[in-house]
Amino acid sequence: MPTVRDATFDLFRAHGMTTIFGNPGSTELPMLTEYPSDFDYVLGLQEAVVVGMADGFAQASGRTAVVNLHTAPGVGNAMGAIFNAQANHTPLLVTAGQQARAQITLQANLTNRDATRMPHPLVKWSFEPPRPQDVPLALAHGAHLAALPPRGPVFVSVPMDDWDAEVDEAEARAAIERRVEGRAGADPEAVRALAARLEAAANPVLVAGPDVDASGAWDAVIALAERQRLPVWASPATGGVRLGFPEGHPNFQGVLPPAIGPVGQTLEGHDLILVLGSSVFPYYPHIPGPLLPEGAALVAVTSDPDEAARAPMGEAIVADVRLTAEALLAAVPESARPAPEPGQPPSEIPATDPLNSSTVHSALAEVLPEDAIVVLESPSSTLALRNQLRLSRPGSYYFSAGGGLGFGLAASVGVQLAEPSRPVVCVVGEGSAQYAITAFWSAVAYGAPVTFLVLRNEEYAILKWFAEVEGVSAAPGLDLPKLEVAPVAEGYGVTAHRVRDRDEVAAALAAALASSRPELVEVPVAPGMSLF
Ligand SMILES: Cc1ncc(C[n+]2csc(CCOP(=O)(O)OP(=O)(O)O)c2C)c(N)n1
Repeated sequence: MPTVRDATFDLFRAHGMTTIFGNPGSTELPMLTEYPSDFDYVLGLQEAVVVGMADGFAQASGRTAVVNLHTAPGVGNAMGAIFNAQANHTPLLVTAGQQARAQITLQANLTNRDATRMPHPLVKWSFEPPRPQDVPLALAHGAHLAALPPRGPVFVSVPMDDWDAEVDEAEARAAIERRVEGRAGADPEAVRALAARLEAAANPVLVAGPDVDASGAWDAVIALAERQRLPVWASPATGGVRLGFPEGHPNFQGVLPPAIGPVGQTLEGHDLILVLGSSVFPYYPHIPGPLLPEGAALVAVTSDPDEAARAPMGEAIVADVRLTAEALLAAVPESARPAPEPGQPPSEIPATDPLNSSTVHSALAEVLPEDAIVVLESPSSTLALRNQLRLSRPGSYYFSAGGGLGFGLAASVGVQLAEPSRPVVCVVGEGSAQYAITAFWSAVAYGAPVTFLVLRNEEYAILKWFAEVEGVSAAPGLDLPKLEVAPVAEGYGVTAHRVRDRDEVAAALAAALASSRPELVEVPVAPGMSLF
């Protein structure tokens, strides 16, 4: 009879989940014994990094990633990253070891006493199988749920003595072979009605969000915008965790601001706002105002029922974004409206000493290959980067919707492992880098040639900006004097360069992008926010 371990690895194979991200302890070693040679194991040196790498890998590969954590403390360290994965709609099958069944009741050392409750609010499903032979079916349940919309992390706790237990072969096979499909199309009547409203609107606008890319709706959305002559805004950068539209396209207008009043103002003059693949909207901070411009209607298409239900205004269709965009495209004629005015080109920012982050991003734009992928965690220059670059391919931008720092460095390594032939740049603030600093080691250990661009402004610039918005004065803890990243990265084996002049930045980035090893470029930048 096969063991729980045999059935589990067969299940993972059947789902194409042959890379496991983990940080092992004594409670996880029984799972890893005689680790099969057709599987990869990616070691992260701290659990936030383990989950962050898996998040990037799952998003870039489009497949659920398996994570293996060390009982309660491992799950504890991973919680912030699991929160991010939930916000990012990233499918993760998170497993953790548990004490041997005979010692759970007496709470021996390392018992995860309330294993399922611990990550509960952050996952779609949290479970510890009641019997060893139930482990493969529980993992199959988790794998299906993680991949079904809205995609997200699930959690299964596995006692350490379960792996050698025997399972019924026929039952295990049935669990392994099951397939569950999850792409649901929209009601054809709703699509017809929306198509008629779009055609009849005087000045409609499209807001494209991350699920356009994640669902594979990219080409259909471009064709829809072109056929209906729609100006297109990217959903606010706070939740714009992937691109929804090519930023170099003439219909592209820019990135919506992330607050209630400014969104309403930006969309003024439009009578129909069509939102594809975004929540409505990922607002932050609280700047009140009318939710919509006067006389405007809004219709959102999302595969997430919660996103649809919690929006404060407008209508929503809960359905797969790609299927709906394709159906809508088939139902609308070529519009007679004039083509939209093109958006603003990137602003030119004069080079100063130290450079402004916008200037650094313009230098990056100059040397960035067409097929490059950007992973961003540089809070005070998020908008500057979006304004300076014109990323125009699907799967070319990742950002954390959860806002928990540590995503950037870790996810960039996972993205690179999933996309070995595309250059990956991780743009990160020196403060943000600290939350996942050990990801440098994983990049070196697994040969992920990420280019790390570290912006060093010696402060938590975004928090100083928030302090002003919130009317907070003299708050402590907002300065980061002499926080070194380059020598720390070198300690982990990354080749690091320090540059401060614009031409040097461009040259160093071009060389790092062409390198087959992870390299870091650290640039001192002026304090404060960079918006353009
Ligand atoms: C896990 C976590 N802890 C704290 C914060 C709060 N926070 C948001 S931005 C920020 C500062 C980031 O600093 P840095 O990367 O240097 O970027 P800058 O603001 O200077 O651009 C902090 C601490 C957070 N978002 N996530």
